[in-house]
Amino acid sequence: MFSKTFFPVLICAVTCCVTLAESSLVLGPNVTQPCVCLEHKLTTKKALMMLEENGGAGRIFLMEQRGIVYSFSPDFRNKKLFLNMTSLVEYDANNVDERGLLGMALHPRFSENGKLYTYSIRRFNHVLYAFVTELQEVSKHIDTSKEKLLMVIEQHNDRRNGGQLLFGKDGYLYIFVGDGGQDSSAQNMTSLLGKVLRIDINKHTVVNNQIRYYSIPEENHDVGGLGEIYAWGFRNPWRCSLDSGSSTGDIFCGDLGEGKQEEIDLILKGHNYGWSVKEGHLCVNQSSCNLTGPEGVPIFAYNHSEGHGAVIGGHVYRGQALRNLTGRYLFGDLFTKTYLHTIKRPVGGGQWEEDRLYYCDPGLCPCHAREAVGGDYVLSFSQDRQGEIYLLMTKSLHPRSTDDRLLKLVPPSHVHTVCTASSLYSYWTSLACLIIAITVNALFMEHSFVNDIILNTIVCRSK
Ligand SMILES: [Ca+2]
Repeated sequence: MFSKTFFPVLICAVTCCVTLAESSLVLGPNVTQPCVCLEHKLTTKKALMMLEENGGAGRIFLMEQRGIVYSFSPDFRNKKLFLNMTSLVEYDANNVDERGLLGMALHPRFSENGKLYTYSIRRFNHVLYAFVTELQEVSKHIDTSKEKLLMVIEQHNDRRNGGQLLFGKDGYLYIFVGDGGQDSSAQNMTSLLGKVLRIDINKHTVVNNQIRYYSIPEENHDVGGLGEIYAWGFRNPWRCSLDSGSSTGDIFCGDLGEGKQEEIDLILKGHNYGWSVKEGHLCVNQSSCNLTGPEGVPIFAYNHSEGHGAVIGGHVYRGQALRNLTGRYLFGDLFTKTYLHTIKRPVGGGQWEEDRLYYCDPGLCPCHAREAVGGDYVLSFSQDRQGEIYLLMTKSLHPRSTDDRLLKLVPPSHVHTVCTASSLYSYWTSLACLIIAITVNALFMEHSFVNDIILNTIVCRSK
């Protein structure tokens, strides 16, 4: 009864008639290396962040570098303009530009108080500044003329402006500032450039008879230098994230190197991350390699080789779909077009271990996740509240490039499958596959090649 052809038929029946099981990073047929598939969520224009509203309507916000934030319903539909800062921020829409609206964070109680924070580069009298401001949504409207100025940090040129904002597990706002184009500022404790800052935005203070819309946490005071400084010695932290799954509230950054090494840092209070004395693990100022303060040694650094050259910090994976990535820090490099990096802290300590995570051949992916990204640049990462990770990718660094995309990482299929235009059609195709396969098995029990033809060419596979 059960000939050797039964099993291919059974496989066919399972693969064609059962919706593909989402798996962890299992190597499917013809998958020889760990890979991820990409599901298109939104078409964007130089978007740098996706944020989710915690509570309320559960809106999704997409922040574009030119100074626009859109809101979407949780299903990524119903697009609305949420915030327009284009008249405030400095951004050249005709040239590749590092400036603009670079960071945004929602207050932990945003759904109740409507408060959000932005980091943007602005120009006054030919001088560039990083502005950290508080805005408030009232009755579904944000009046930018009522923004509260938290910080203004003068930049030396239009490069290395940092810009990440995030709330730590401690409830404080962390601000990630680049060296603003001046190497030496990162080691200068009287400058806010090249630093990770930490402030309490829930307590206002009065300084020189002027209200300051934040206070400095008591615990910052043993760091030294300006009170806002939490850690120092950064060149251009791009991008940084909180590992919401860690009990210690770990914060990771990618810090861009100059010409030798890119690095990933685990940010510790009061630590010196080296720049501009060190770049990655390398000493780049041979006359004085010694650092003041405890050294923040990169948890991972890599040389400029194989086309690498600009680290893009990511997130620790805490989702459900890609279980083999759980607890791994996933990041990229602007110039690495075919894979992402993941690093993992070994059990018991020691050097973090790296693995590459390739983009799957779309033919190995479920039908809803067959986006190809050959040659695209990854600009940034984002993470939803379920811990799943998204890429913000562009085909060109030029602001006028079209078809930038927000893509969700999803696992490859165990099997190949036919992708059709409609799920209804897919259903009937699958049913037809099952009937044909069973019929053929009954009629040609001894002729497995017939089944092979069915399996490989007609309905069941789509190689
Ligand atoms: Ca460093």
